Amino acid sequence: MTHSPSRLPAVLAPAAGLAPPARAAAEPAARQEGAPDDLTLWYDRPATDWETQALPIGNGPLGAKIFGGVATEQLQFNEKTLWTGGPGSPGYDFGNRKTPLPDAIAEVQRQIDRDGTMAPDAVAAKLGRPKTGFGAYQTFGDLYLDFAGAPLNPTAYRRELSLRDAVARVTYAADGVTYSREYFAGHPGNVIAGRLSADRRGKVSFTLRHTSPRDDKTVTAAGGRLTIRGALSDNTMKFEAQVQVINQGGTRTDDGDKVTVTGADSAVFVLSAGTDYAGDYPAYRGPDPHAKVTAAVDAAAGKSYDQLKQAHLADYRGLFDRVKLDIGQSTPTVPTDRLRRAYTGGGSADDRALEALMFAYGRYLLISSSRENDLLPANLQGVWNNSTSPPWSADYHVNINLQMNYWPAEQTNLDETTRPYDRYISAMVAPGAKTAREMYGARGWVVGNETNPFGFTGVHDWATAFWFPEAAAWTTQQLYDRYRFTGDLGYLRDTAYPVIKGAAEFWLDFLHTDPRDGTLVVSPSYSPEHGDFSAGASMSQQIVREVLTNALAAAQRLGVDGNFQAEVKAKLATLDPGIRVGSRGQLQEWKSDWDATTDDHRHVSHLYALHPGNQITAGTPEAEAAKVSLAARGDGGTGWSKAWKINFWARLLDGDHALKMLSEQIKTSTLDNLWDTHPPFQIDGNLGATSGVAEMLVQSQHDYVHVLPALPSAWKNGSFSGLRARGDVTVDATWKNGAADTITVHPGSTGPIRVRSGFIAGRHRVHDEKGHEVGPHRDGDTLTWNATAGKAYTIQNEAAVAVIAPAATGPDASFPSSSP
Ligand code: FUC
Repeated sequence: MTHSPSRLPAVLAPAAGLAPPARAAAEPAARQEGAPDDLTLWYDRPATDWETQALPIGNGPLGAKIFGGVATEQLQFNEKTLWTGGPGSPGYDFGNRKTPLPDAIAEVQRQIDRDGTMAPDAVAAKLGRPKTGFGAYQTFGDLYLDFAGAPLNPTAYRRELSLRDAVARVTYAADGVTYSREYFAGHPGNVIAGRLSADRRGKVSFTLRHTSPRDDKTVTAAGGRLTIRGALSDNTMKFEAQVQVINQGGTRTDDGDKVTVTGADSAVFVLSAGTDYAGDYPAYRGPDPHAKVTAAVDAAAGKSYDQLKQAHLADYRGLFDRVKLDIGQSTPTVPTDRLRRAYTGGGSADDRALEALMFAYGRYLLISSSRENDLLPANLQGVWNNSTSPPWSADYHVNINLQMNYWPAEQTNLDETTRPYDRYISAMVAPGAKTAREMYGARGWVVGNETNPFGFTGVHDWATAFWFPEAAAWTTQQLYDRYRFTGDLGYLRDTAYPVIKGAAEFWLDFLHTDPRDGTLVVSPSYSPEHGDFSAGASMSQQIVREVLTNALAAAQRLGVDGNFQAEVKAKLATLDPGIRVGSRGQLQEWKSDWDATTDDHRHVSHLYALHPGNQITAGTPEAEAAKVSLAARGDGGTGWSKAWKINFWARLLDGDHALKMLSEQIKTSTLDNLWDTHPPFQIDGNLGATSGVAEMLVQSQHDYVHVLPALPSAWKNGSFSGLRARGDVTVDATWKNGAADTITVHPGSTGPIRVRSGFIAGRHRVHDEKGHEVGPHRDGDTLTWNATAGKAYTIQNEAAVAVIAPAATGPDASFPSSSP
């Protein structure tokens, strides 16, 4: 419904045809590159610690951590496919047991049917097997730049990472000379580039060298190019990196395994790296990386630094700039480590700055660790790892972690970052189908609790984390969701559906009839890393219900697979949905009412239906029960656990509690470089926190666009633009005094659109980008109309206008709430 402008006081009536489309966030004034801004992490001393202080840059396949030392610069770097394990590694068998498992599984099912539970180690003894050849993500090593005669007491030291540019910088002064370095990882050309300069000629001198903790490579210097080449002894994976040094002025010399620049005005280096990994089962090997790495470094060396940087900025900003968030943050005048330590979660502009920075950082980290040309998605540490044996191998845990990495992708308008995820999950179908067939006697495909780049779809025997066949289904949620966000039918048909269908088929064959009530349940079933094994734990049931529902909806939408559709419908009809309110008003984690109210376990698996699923809706008794469970779990937990809780509270429409969780994460699970810490560092918490903030601003899991569903009261005035909602919609909004002021939706396709926000129940006006009134249907706080692709529709809160402008009071002050 729209109000006729003629009924408004003249002062408020918009001039017909002149109302501009509401652009939520004001465009920032032209920013001088390198000038302080609200989205820069900065420090007044060099980093001495990789994990907590060094600053990350990355372009998806390549990543580096910058230390910014004055006498020695250290760039630890990575190429994401450099992994031990897999084919070639002794004893690797994809986690598949040689003896077929179905009999042993049936035995476990019988025991659970009889006793109700089974201890994890008893199940692992029957169904598990030791992990062999799983491997671990590897550091590529470190580049060091040694500056002979570097000043002992530099002044005006600053080390920073600009999230707006994805450029890391180091500056300091000594003896009247200002020295500058900058680094970026460019997606165009797949190189990491660096430039060293000084404001006086002839002042740039250094020696470049490489080290790595493995004795498996040669390092040679020729023509100013360092070539690092070798093969991992574990699996013979070939790897190569090349770094070309180009000096402007001065001299450059090769010295065995080093390159030295002396007395230059400035110098540039470009680095690229690769391996012979390929994402194809069963060999997982492709061509020797030499040609590709050489071509990348040659091409980059043939361009000027400015050309490389402009290409990088255009590419990066093309993604990063799609979303803006203003929650009243300032440009901090204290270094980011001090800002974080001083953070209270109170009302200061500095606190807001850190919250805005955390939101933006998650987007930065996702763009930097997952791009279109990546062979692998972001792992537990994104793309960054300085070790040969990182925590949890820096692998792909699929009982929450990998999925959490991609929660912010669609919501925050970074669709491109999901390509490697799709590729990786699709590539798991072949090994996962063999595992399904041989170990479970089922069709479709499966994967367990965690996996690697080499199709590890079987099991191991760590009792509390080895069994989670629901993971395959959960990994397909993102694929179906990408279809819901984009409406891309070709993607649904060619990419998503085959993978979703396979994950659903597994469960068509592997559900078990519960003798307690005749429903279909998962058995053995294990609520991730918590309690005993049983039948029909809530998360198991919710995930299976979701994958069957999505598979059915996709098949119907595509008009395919009639028999499969019938089979899915039949199973859904008898499936236990796994959503139960227990005796203490809580949502039950298990089919039996076993929850302890004092249990603060980090996994909150039984709330899957609330988030990331959509089977529970705020305001229902089940949502109230979820609240009881969440309150019992408390506000602590690992970094990723706190991040998940931001999302949960946002889905429960409690913005204040959502912000409280973000505050807890910043205070107790965030390092000086703003990396999330489990501990140790794990990137899922960063990406989950960004998703949580997005969930506070826009939700669309129920197929309507809910704008400002969980705005915290501390974010009094603000705006955002560019967030995405399911149904191919881009959303901007502004708010004042805690109430939405304007909402603008930009539909990407033509058809019905539903927009919900609290103020819509009161006075409002809807117009398109030309100022033409739109006549939507209103139901409570929700509007529905037929939207046209490419147009922009603004919903203006007229009540807010009346409050802000006292002149509006008068005959129209009690203007009746809008009606269709
Ligand atoms: C899951 C979590 C752990 C950790 C690991 C990498 O198994 O339960 O806390 O994050 O993944």
